[in-house]
Amino acid sequence: RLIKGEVVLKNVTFGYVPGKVVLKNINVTAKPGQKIAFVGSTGAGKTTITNLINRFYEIDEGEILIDGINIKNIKKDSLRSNIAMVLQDTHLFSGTVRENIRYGRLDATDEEVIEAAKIACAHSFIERLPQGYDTVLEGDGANLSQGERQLLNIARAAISKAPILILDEATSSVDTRTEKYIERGMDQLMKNRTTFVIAHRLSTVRNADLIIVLEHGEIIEQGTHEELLALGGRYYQLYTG
Ligand code: DUT
Ligand code: MG
Repeated sequence: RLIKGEVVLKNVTFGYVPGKVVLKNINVTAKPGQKIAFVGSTGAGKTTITNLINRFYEIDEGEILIDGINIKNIKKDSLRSNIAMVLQDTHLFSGTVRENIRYGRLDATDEEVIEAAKIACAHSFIERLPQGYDTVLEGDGANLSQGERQLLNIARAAISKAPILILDEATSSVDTRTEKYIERGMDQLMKNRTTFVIAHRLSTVRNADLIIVLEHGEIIEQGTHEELLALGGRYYQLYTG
């Protein structure tokens, strides 16, 4: 059983199709509980890195280790229960709101479901649904707005006990006011978890332990917000641009 949540990528090279390299020689070490941010232009390979940590695809070269174990040797079920994620494209299933939040935490009580929804700023909109937490969601949450779907995914991540968290544009569809309101919840979500965060809004990545700047599938700069600003390179351009 995985518990600490150290994630290491060693010389990882990957392409979705043969002959087209998307990530080249990526090295990243995330110590348990650290927040690592990936920034860079569209198509740089940010989402791809998280796809690989999730083992949605097999890497071509190098290795990915979680708590020192090669993820190839970790059962998919175990990997799933140890990595929580909130992605740009939300994932909901036909079932009640409660079931969708609870997800893998079948032991979670109704109180825990409500607490998670509150962290995600989802409680008030859920209460306004026809049957509240017992409202049945149509396939992939078609009866909700994109932002509401994201909030449910955040609630699901909040109730999960996974030591690793992936946030890929997790609040991209949420309005600015809710996004501001949810900041504390997001901090609570990340607390004590190794977090990989991708966000176009650089204000949400500035407090990361390490910011990694990707360009065309390669790491071109890395450091803290202050270090990267002082460097005056790509991050500085993105930030001041
Ligand atoms: N790519 C594929 N097949 C896929 C997904 C992506 O070929 O199924 C390519 C598109 C792109 C590169 O991989 O050239 C990196 O894509 P990724 O989604 O990792 O980029 P990103 O940094 O997450 O971009 P964005 O900021 O637009 O989300
Ligand atoms: Mg992406």
